[in-house]
Amino acid sequence: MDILQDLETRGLIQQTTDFEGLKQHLSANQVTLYCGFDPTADSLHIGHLVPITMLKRFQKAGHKPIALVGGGTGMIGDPSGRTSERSLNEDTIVKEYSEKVEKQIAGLLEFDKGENPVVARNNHDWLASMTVIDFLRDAGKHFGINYMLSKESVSARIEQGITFTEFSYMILQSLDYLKLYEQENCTLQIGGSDQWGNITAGMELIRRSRENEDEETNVFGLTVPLITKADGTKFGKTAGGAIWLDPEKTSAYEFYQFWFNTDDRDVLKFLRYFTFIPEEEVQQLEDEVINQPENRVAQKRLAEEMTRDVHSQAALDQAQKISQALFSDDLKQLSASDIEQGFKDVPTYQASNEETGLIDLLVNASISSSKRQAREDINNGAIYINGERQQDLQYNLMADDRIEDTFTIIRRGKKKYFLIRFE
Ligand code: 383
Repeated sequence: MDILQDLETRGLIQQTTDFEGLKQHLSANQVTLYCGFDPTADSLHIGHLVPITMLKRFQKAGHKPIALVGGGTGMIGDPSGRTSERSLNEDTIVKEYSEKVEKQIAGLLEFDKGENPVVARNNHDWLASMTVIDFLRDAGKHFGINYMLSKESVSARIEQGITFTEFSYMILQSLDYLKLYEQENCTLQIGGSDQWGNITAGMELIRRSRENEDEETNVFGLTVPLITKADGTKFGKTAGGAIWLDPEKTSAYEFYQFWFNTDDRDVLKFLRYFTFIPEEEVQQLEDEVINQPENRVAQKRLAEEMTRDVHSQAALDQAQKISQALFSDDLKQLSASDIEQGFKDVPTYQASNEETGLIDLLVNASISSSKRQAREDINNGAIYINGERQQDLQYNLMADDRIEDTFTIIRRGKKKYFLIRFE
């Protein structure tokens, strides 16, 4: 199977430096390729998933991917795609983030396993020990200022301002490509379309620094498109912020829900971008979207594949159980851990063990605005305890109303949920 053909069908190619040359190169060789990830946070987010699965696609096609963690470049800050200067993180923070990001990628790509394993590298290993004299003499001499100024990442920032630090970033990323080319015969760098300038700068550095060796430098670059949504809003952001890959930051349930809520107009694109489902099957799912959109078969499949791949089968099972329980209001079957995931963004009231009178609880937890309102709510049948309507004004919560001794879910009206957590 021709990997470039597959990527094209999936819509995964934004730009390549020499499409025909790359096609030939990939069919004639086992190619070592790389993609870099800077440790700018303690977790990657779903914006990183396309390049990560790209590495896997190349691996499946028999090539040798390198996942590079930017322990060195993360100390500097890539201006690409950003409208303002980043603030620098302390080196201890960058180190901590590097370790977390590397672990995360390892979990997704199973480093060092199989015949052509994905391997990890960290550019701190060579960038941190480089002297400023070597940097300026060996690397800087190959970069004309006009060339650097013409890069989108720089030109877009001239007005707003850019420091020498971020201006120099492209040289560091270029040094990585050179390093991996020389040491591991890496001949392809991939990334998002925001990385085009840095990738081509690296190819340029490789060409120039090998000029004297009198050898053909056969190196390539490939970018994947930026992910856009039909409604024009930014992909990967919700009201609650980014969708992280770390389940401590974005629970597997939220992650599942995010994919499940994909717009009909986006779901086929996302199936092609993010999953390994073959084209014929994607087309069958397309029939579903056209003929029975209300069943959300394609969205369900997308959410399942993503949650299983990024988290686990167990996490997927749990996410589906929570979704089902919330959908059918059958809350009694939930465990405390299910509740913590499913109700993460729900207002939570910490109650003492003695606080069991329903009216008082409704007022204290700000579910009803006053005792009078609380009585009215109960009378009107607007109050549900763990999914069951409660109309007794004298009601006292019992041990049985506490899920695993800890949680009581109160609903007011159709869908306003509140969580009571007992000490
Ligand atoms: C560092 C050193 C290299 C090669 C690449 C890098 C990182 C690169 C960068 N990438 C983004 C990041 O780290 O900043 N300078 O968050 C994102 N990538 C990938 C992809 C993407 C890019 O990690 O488009 C989205 O995920 O390229 O924004 O030698």
